[in-house]
Amino acid sequence: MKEFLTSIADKIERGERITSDEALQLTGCDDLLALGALAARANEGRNGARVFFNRNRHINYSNVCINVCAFCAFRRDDQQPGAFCLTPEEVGERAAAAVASGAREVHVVGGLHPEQPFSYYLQMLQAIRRAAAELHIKAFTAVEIDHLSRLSGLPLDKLLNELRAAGLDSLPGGGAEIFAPAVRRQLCPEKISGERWLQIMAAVHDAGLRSNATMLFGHLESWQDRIDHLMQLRELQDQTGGFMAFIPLPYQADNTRLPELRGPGGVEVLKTLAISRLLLDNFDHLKGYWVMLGVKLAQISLAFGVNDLDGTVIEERIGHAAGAASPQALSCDDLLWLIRRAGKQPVERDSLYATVREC
Ligand code: V47
Repeated sequence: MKEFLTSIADKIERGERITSDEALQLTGCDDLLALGALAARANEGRNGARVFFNRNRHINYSNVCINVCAFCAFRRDDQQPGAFCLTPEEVGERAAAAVASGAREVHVVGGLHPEQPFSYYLQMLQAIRRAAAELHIKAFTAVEIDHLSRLSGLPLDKLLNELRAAGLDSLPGGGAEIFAPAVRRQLCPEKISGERWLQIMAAVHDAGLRSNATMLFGHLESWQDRIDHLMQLRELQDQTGGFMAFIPLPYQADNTRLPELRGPGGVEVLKTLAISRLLLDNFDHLKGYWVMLGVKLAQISLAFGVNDLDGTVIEERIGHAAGAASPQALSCDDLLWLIRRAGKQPVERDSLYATVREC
């Protein structure tokens, strides 16, 4: 394995790509620190010691969803206790509160509601825009975009133009889960396929909008499934260049339909992050999403190729419904402390990774 790691290190130095077979071989590497050092080097070549964060706020407009995904502890049926659906005005009020607290971005996602018409979603964007002209609106996963396309009857290009005219600025990376069809059939049988997720992201990028990409891991999938997922993202990124960050999401098991699975341990999380950094050589940013990683592992991930800690987040509900042990929010001071104590240089960014301030 030592020789193999050296050959991978040489390849990376020469700027050559690693293959999916090599990535699969890396999954068998027991020298976690050597693997982490390789990924850290690949990141430093791109980002130096800079680690990004953002002042953002999550807004979940509804937890009512027609899909029943086995991993989701957030969803409810329409009439079930705990079900909620915010009005566009309520979403606008939350956006105004976000701005008042210093946020530059809102991350707006929700379930596929059985009753809300297309106009609800447009009104939501318009209400946010009215409340906060400068706020970056990152909203709707590819899964919601597919739903809106069916609701509106619009083809993707026209739909995306309408959403953009109403205020949409970029898209989050959720809903990708794991692309492998056999796993998807067990995990989220009603959800759009991985192929459709990729097709929608291609249309998003064609429309001139940027997005992120995620991978839900540590449940029923194999290492091969993870590598396949990464390879499909790499291929699309080669074509469009529209992805900003890749965000691996470790499975949180509480209150889900798969509670017997414990999710990945810390070693597996770090290995997955490092291999993602090495394989996704055309992604600028690897995000350590502290909500799902836990704050301390997120800090350690900065030595494994991660260069972005997402942001303040505030009021996260999806991971916490599934037992994520992280706090509801981090302050800017918390983020600065975590990054500095990892020996890195904090940089506050905007949603498209322009530098707001070097801290
Ligand atoms: O798509 C749901 C995941 C995602 C669980 O783009 C779970 O900047 C773990 O996509 N255990 C939503 N994960 C979150 C997301 C995201 C988060 C932060 C930043 C960005 C971005 C995107 O959360 C879902 C799903 O893959 N998820 N349930 C669970 N039990």
